[in-house]
Amino acid sequence: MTKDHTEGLTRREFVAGLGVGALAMLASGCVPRPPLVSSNPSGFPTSEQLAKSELRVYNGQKLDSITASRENSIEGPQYVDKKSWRLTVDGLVDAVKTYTFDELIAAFPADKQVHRLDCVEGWSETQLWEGVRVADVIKASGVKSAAKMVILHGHDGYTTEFPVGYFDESHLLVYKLNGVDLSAQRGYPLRLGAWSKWGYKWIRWVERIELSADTTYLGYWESRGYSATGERSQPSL
Ligand SMILES: Nc1nc2c(c(=O)[nH]1)N[C@H]1C(S)=C(S)[C@@H](COP(=O)(O)O)O[C@H]1N2
Ligand SMILES: [Mo]
Repeated sequence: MTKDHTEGLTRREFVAGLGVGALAMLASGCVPRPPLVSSNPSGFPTSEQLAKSELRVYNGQKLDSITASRENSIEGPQYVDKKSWRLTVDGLVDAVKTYTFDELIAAFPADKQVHRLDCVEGWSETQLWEGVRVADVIKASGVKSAAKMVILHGHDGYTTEFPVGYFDESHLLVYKLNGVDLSAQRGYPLRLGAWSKWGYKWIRWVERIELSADTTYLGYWESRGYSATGERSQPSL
């Protein structure tokens, strides 16, 4: 979904307005693909360039190309400068922490897993997701007992929320897909993998992890009518 579609409409209204035929098209995947990258400042490899060295099979599992996603970001792809980028963990923590990208990678062990991302628009992609464990990063700051929610903030102003207990040892803050760096479109330098959730919980361009007592907080799509838990085993609307 592009920003234009949502102006003056909630995504629920937009989806409702599509009608049955268009929904069937969405479900069958025959939707015209917008260009993957709207404009590409020099120095940022495109998904297509990165895909030349991507893995397409891992441990016998077939992987979709990193170019398979449909651009639907609220403000378009973000071109984040890795050198000035920081990840901050703050809010109801014992110690506020700020990491450069290299500090983050050095501080926590890496893991990789194959998972499928499902967007509520009706498309999916299965890829190899590699990064550091969210739970490790949160734990390193010390969570105060009053903290009930984890609110993640993206460079484009996007947010999404989870109960403090959601992240187990599998969930990752991802910096590689199919064995290559994230492209700007896919969330460079860091995005979330929230395996049991709909795609709108897999926030890209993460720069802040906030521990909060506010159990009523709703993120970008959650505040526009989408399920707050966002479990993909349940309807998103
Ligand atoms: N910061 C940010 N994260 C975001 C979004 C966004 O607009 N901004 N869109 C979400 C939605 S709706 C989906 S389906 C996934 C798509 O991720 P992908 O492009 O890597 O497949 O990103 C999610 N994360
Ligand atoms: Mo989505």
